[in-house]
Amino acid sequence: MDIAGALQKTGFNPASTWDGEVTDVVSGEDETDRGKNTNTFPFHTDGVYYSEPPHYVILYCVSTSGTGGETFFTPSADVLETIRKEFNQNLLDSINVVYMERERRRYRHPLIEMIGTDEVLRWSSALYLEPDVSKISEPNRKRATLLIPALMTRINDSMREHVCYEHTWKPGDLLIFNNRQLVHGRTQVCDPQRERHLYRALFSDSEEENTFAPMMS
Ligand SMILES: O=C(O)CCC(=O)C(=O)O
Ligand SMILES: [Fe+2]
Repeated sequence: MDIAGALQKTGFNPASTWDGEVTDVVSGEDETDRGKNTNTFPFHTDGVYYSEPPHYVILYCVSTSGTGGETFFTPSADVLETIRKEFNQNLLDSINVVYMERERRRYRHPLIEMIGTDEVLRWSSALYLEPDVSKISEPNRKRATLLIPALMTRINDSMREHVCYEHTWKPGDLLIFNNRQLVHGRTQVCDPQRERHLYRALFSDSEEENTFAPMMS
């Protein structure tokens, strides 16, 4: 099935990744890559280090493992609403996250950023924090820095509390979701003797959005 080709005709552009335009997500034994093993895949945004995270993600199920491997989704807006009740807006605006990808290039982006009409929460378990506390005036600056670990824990807990959908896969299922409005993850794959295999493709609606923008360092 050439989903990618069909979508391109509608004006969507596939984002290229390390594996080309379509990534095989398989229940293998590569401990360094959650897309190639059976571990829990914690909440994340796909393509966190792109200049703008790809707008849409397509997942297509080739085969399932039997048990486990459900894919779950949480609206970022629900998480942000909760977090804003508990943490100061200045603090939230001051946080950048730094990611390192396979080739060890680093990318720095705001944790929360408006892209078009979406308020995007860039989230990945492998995030490094780099708060820009200079915008926060003394005497609150030190306190703000100290609050960040608690904020990160709270965001993660809130993601769990606001799960809106969990998909149990059958071969042939296709999900398309907005990667700028939802964070997602996967439960542990429990039946590794039967291969779980998904195809994953990332799409944006303009070409510039697919570029990488490494940090100057
Ligand atoms: O295995 C899944 O259900 C999701 C995989 C995923 O989120 C990814 O590869 O980015
Ligand atoms: Fe993902």
